[in-house]
Amino acid sequence: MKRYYRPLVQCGVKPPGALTLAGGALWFTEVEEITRAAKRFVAADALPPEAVLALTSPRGAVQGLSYARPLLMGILNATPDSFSDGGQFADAEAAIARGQELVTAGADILDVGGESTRPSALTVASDEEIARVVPVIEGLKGAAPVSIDTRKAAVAQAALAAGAGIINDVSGLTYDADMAGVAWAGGAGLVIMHSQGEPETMQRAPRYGDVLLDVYDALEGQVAVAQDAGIAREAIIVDPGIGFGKTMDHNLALLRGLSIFHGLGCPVLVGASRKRFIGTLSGVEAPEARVEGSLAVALGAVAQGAQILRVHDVAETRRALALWQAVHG
Ligand code: HH2
Repeated sequence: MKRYYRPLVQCGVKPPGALTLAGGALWFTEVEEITRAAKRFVAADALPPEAVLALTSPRGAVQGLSYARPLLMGILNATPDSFSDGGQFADAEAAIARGQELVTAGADILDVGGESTRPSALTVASDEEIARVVPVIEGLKGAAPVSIDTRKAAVAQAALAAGAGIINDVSGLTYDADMAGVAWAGGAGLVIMHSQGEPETMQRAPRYGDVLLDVYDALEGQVAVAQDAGIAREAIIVDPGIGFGKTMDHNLALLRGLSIFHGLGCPVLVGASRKRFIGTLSGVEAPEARVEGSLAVALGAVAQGAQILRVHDVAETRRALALWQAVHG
């Protein structure tokens, strides 16, 4: 039976013999060994060598990024209908100004999107999506590395030509058969996110046997698809896809078990910012007011070793991280 290893991630002074998580400052001495039938705790030094390698090896510097501290991916939606900021940055000039503001606030990556993938969102034609994102990417050249948030190969290709360096595919290479080829040919970084179903219908009745293990297996499969297409593991970032075909309980199970995804040997990205379950649990209806809940989830993800956080509230997250890092050393 397949075994999964979830490191019990710790921070602060590292005891002798502890294993380093992903070449960073966090460490672990114990892991939860999980199968689909049972769970138990085992000492890190009893792990099989391939699991140790996957959990401990330093991650590839996608587009030259360093994971010495958690990275912030600032969300820049050039869309009329995104769930929390739709319409605010729909014209290129406003989007470029917002991008510059996010960099000043501490964004390490700008994630430019021209199609909302919120639940019930409708698909946008490629040429419309390209017209929304290309002027924004061109206008932000040199400000920060740009990722293009798209499921479509044609949009990704146009975005790479305009200066983007990372493709953020919320379908994890399942929507457009040409996507892996575009990422490979463009030498781009690639975010493989897990989603179940299409945005239009994904929240109707999401179902899993074991959400943590099912998402792990799906991401592992799509990382293999990317590698078969010639994309180096060092260029890949994985993301469990909070809110994409997931109930609140699914989201919470993924966040609690997040460190399992380090077993994939890639940087882990988490995008929970302002999402519905945060509104539900914190009792805040307006998405743009869900800052405190978003920060709590962001810090929880960092404590489990997430290397990249995709957030709307960059300045607030940067400040919260400064304190988290100061307190935890
Ligand atoms: N979430 C959204 C969009 N893209 N990409 C990654 N890698 N991970 C995420 O969790 C993720 C994502 C949805 O959020 P948002 O962009 O704010 O809204 P919308 O899809 O309505 O534009």
